[in-house]
Amino acid sequence: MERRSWAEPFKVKMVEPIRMTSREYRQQRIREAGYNSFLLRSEDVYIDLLTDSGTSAMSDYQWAGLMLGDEAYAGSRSFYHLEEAVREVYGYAELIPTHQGRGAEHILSQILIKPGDVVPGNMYFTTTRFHQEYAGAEFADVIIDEAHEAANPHPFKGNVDLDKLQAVIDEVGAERIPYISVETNVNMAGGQPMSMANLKAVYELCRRHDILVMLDATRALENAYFIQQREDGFQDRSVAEILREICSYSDGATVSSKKDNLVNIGGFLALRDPELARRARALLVAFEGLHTYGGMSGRDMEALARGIREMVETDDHVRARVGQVEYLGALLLKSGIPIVQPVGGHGVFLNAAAILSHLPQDQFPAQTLTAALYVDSGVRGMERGIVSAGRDPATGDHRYPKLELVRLAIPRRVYTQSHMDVTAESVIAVYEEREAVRGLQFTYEPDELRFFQARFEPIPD
Ligand code: P71
Repeated sequence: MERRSWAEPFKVKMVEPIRMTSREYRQQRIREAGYNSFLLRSEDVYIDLLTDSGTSAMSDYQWAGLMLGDEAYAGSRSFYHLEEAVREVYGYAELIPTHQGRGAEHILSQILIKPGDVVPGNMYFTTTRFHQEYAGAEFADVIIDEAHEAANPHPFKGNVDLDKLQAVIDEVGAERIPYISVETNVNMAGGQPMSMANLKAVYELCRRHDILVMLDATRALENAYFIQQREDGFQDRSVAEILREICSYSDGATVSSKKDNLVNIGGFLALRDPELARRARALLVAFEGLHTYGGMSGRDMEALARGIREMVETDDHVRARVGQVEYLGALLLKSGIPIVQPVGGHGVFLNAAAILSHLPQDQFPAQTLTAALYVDSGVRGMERGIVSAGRDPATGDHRYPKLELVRLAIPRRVYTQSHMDVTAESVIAVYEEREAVRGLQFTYEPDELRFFQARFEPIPD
């Protein structure tokens, strides 16, 4: 029978209560938190859309796996289960387990980068760029221009601009480019995919210049789904097959397993070259843990091995996951709220620059809008704009990113359609009152990754 509609391919077995609070209460809490949503207590949040990272609901099969984790220091059975899952689902032979994504980024940056190198990438991610710069490299953005335009409906806004990449190679020379960092479903662009054709072209160009292609495959499953939906020739392929093909155009990958992989903690670096893997393992034992657990316990690895298989078992999982994000996006678009389009894979991104157009960027429109949304309804989002972009290490000035966004990230398998309805109503209510919203100024600005712990206050009249 032809399928007319879809629903989540699971039912709920256990619930966790959440609490609605009063507006006065929330006003007090956000002031105490320095107008930074990272500094709120989760108990004071009603619907938590801070991140889709580590916030997934595990299946009963994953929970059962926790009981079967092998906690041996060396040679854990759970490590071998994980290694097998990564080989079968992603196709990489060498697995280096880490405590989470940034652990893998640290190891990768340290084994490949020399001071003075340049690492091109399709838009930056905060921790990824941090580790590249920490290892002495400079990051060069080679994403297509459309990615920096919130309303541009390009179906593959994550694509690499091959001319920009070629220009970087011509300018600095291939020998100073240890690898290109290619992110699937680009987070900071709004969860935007790259096409298979583009990835393949990047891989071919890099091979001609002996430059490695390292994927950030953290949300590669969601990218695979968009390829299936949007790219010619992939409609009849399973997301599992598409995911394998994505990885085939790379030399390795870093993965934060707290996203696609449906676990609350974990990550890995995966490689093809055994010699590179040997160097990675040598550092791993100093920074993460022995090579058969990295930063994870045996039960973490067991749940992760199961999560990796589960995410591709049927296409229904990812369809429902992205479908829920698209549902929230459609509600907002219907009400004329400026958001990043097309709607991304892991969240809806509000265009704070357009919504609070009366605020200059150095009054932190996205930070301000995030706080206003929390006060309105207890919905917690995350700033993804000038605060996240940080300062240029050379000049000390703010970096002024073109995108000034509030991310409403949707945890996997956690919230219902009604939670999406409540969220949309709150965004619409704040939008209607937008002109009364005042900007913010720093009261404390950390040196590194400032968005996590920065504190603000409203600019006085
Ligand atoms: C997200 C996160 C978690 C996060 C990290 C930094 C600032 C704010 C929030 C983490 C990612 C990611 C990509 C594409 C690597 C990491 C690091 N995302 N690559 O979106 O999205 O992984 O958190 O496991 O260390 O909220 P890690």
